[in-house]
Amino acid sequence: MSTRRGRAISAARGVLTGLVSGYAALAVAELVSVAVRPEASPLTSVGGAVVDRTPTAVKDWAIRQFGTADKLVLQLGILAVLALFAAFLGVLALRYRRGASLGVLVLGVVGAVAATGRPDSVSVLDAVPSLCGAVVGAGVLYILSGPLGSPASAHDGGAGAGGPGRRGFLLATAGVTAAATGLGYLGRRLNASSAASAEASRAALRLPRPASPAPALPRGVDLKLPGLTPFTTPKGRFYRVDTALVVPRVDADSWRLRIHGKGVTNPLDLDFRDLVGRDLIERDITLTCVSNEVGGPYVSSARWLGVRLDELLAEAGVKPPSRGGQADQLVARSVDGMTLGTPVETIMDGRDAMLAVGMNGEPLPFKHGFPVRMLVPGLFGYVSACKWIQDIELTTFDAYDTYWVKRDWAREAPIKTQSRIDTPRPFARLKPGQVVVAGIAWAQHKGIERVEVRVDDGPWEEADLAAEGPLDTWRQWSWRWPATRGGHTLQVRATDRTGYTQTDRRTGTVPDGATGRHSVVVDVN
Ligand SMILES: Nc1nc2c(c(=O)[nH]1)N[C@H]1C(S)=C(S)[C@@H](COP(=O)(O)O)O[C@H]1N2
Ligand SMILES: [Mo]
Repeated sequence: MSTRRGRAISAARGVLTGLVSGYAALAVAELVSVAVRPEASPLTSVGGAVVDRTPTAVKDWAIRQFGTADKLVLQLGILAVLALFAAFLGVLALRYRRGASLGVLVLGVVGAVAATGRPDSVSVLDAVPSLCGAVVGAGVLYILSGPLGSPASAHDGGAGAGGPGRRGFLLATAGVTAAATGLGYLGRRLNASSAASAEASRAALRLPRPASPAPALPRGVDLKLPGLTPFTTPKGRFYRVDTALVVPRVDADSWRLRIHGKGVTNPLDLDFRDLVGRDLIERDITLTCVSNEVGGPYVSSARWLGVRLDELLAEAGVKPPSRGGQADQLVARSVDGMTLGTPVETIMDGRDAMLAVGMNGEPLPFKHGFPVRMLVPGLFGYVSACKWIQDIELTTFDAYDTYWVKRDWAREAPIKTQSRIDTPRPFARLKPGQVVVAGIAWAQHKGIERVEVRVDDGPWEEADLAAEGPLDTWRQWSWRWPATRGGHTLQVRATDRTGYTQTDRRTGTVPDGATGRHSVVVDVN
């Protein structure tokens, strides 16, 4: 056998050894994370740490590029990097057995640091899964790259195919792989069953009827045109934006919420029953993400059920700054360590700010914040819509910067008046004649006064507005276009009830939301 072939075979062994060791390490870490908490498993915590440190522009790009699959892409990316490291260490172990095994331990320490450094990490125990995994991984690497894996004869090219050394190596490799698969599977299953009690608590939940039901929607709020976004976003189509790699599954029966801080004369500590035992309101509200680009998808509308937040704050003794209150910022904290800051003045100005427990006639879905989330109509999600909320602290904007504010986003962020063309789609091929152009426009808590459409550089033409829903919802519009042959650009702009008309000045989403007008290029032939 040529030495080149011998070298290739031993490199392949090295790679295989490394990958199997890494696999074993991850499997053990997954199993150990059951005893600590699911979020402390290395893939989740390293992923979270990457999210925390990713520059805002890149994060924005990833959300745009991959949408809700951004988290999957991230985890696959981390797996790929880990596999590279593992393969490298496996090859290194052919020469430097101890050094390479030590390298695995170093990777474990990196994982442990990532896990304990997450904003939701409350204990150094979060380091344990990564460390246990690394110890096992290092051990596997050390053993597999030992005499069992490289018979002395391999060095002088004398190892024939299927020699005892190779058979031993393959058997050991297969054994470790099988064991790791079993342990990893067990870990996944156990982690899943800790979510089961939360799922049971949601399934058993019967939400009370609202003391103040949602006002009936006027006929004609939904034009029901093909291609047009429905007035109420259908189940499962509501946009989702958050930093959670694992959707928190909180058990409603053990959920608690504290309301405390500056100017709170009567701190509250509520459980779920305390909360839903109060008068509930039901409202249609359109939620929007600050990361929504002009024409983007991160805007959705639902009928929410919840408890008025201004009443809870009043009960806690909180006054808005305009009436002498000491706190101008409410910081909401979620079970996964996210912090969102909202002006107290806005929450207490009479709008329907709430702690929501229901969405479209059901308990909140887990990914939308079960059991309780905050909503403040008119404000972007990142300054108002805390999901999986567990703590409300009254403080000042001077005293505390929340998660996204530390990362270049504005402290205060009312939703900007915007409009979108839903149909025709970009680059649609159309026939000359009547074409229905339609879309939505939103200016939550202000209302939409007018929508206009323009073809190329032509005059602005007033669109027909759908019937007006509640003040905090979007509004549909449509316009009949006598389309003529050729390539055309359709552009839309909305005017809200304060008299503001959307500027054509395009700005990015950072720091407080995009401006500019949506346009769509079509081909009429
Ligand atoms: N706990 C938690 N709450 C959160 C977030 C988050 O990352 N974590 N993201 C916020 C952002 S940026 C938005 S736009 C809304 C989105 O709510 P949705 O996913 O229910 O549409 O949730 C807000 N609440
Ligand atoms: Mo957002």
